[in-house]
Amino acid sequence: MMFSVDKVREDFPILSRNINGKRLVYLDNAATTQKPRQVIKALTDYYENNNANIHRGVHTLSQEASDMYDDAHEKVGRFVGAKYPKEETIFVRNATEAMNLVMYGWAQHNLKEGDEVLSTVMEHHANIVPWQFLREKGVKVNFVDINDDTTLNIDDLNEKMTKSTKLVTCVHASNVVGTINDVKEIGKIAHDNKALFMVDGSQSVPHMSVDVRKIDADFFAFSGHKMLAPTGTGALVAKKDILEKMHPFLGGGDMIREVKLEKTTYNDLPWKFEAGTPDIGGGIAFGAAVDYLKKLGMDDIKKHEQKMLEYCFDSFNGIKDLEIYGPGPKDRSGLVTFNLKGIHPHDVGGILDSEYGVAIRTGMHCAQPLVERMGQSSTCRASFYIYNKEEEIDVLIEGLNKVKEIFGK
Ligand code: C6P
Repeated sequence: MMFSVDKVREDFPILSRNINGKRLVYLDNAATTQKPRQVIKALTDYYENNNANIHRGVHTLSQEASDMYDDAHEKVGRFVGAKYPKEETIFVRNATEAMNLVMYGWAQHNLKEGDEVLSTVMEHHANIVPWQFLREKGVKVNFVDINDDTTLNIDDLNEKMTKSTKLVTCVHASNVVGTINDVKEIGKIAHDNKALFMVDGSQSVPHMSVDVRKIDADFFAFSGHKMLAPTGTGALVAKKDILEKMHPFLGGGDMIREVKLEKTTYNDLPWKFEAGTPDIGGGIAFGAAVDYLKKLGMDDIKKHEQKMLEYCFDSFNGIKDLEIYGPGPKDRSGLVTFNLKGIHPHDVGGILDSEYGVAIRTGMHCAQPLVERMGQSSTCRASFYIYNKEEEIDVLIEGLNKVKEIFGK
């Protein structure tokens, strides 16, 4: 049985807030989701009952905190199908840090002048900028184009793939247009050409069932805060044999086995990549977020978002001069990017907020090359999650009609 959205809403205290005199309609879930009581409670419970530093103390609190933090790795790793859930799951602050970890830990030490990294034009800046850093050491960085319907151009991928390509990386689901890439196929192309494959799963893991082993991703990055966990949480899930050979990211406490002034040996996975005191409470709450999502069921979450998308597309059809970008509702993740002709997205977003309490995102969505490739300079984006209802789309539509009226369109 599909979960009850009304029941889910009861778990999210913030949803009963009023914004500018109106009930909040939160449609900015691709930026970060709201947090349920269960996650907030996991965080406060930890601080009220178990707070201590991990992996350092023989005392009870330290051991409790260590066990809880270790378990959270196991939960998150298992959630995305990791073969060795604990060892292969590194907690980081966000997806951005996960991808930078691959660049600093793997690429900086394994790539040399003349090697190539192949990313795509449909990436978030976090999967573009770190690779550009490699140009300083003579590594070539190239970007696969999209087709005009915003799907990835696989012919272009095959053409840009060379004997020197050592890493192929792409987004699983686009944060701008919702396009879902066939990561299994892209990964196969990468591996057939002896390149490693990295996936940015920031917009897929929160919204659909993901299995890193089926995808055969060598590195898989995602954010915890886009899937109900606190801000400051994210994960890199990567193959154990690669992590074992990889250089650590940051040096310091907890990532070491033995430190001599001449030479240091490193800790077991995943701790080799988690130097210093981590966000212990956040990590534990990340585990609670996974518990919450698993209870609802990822397939049902996808179905719910599908329903929202179809309702949104149908409703948008009734608005003249509204242009939607990207694929149809069946082929995208739970977000819709659009423009009202002749009205700047910032005006749209501002009026929706001030008059209707509707939160959407406007602008470039940290993906300037994609927005420009689409021939736009800015767009509006409504993104859905488990607690959104069709009535909220009705409020969005009412707001968009009001915006048009204000601008005399
Ligand atoms: N996109 C959005 O509103 P962080 O912020 O590091 O947790 O996630 C970065 C990131 C990486 N890849 C994709 C596909 C993303 O969507 C994001 C975050 C937010 O679209 C904030 S810019």
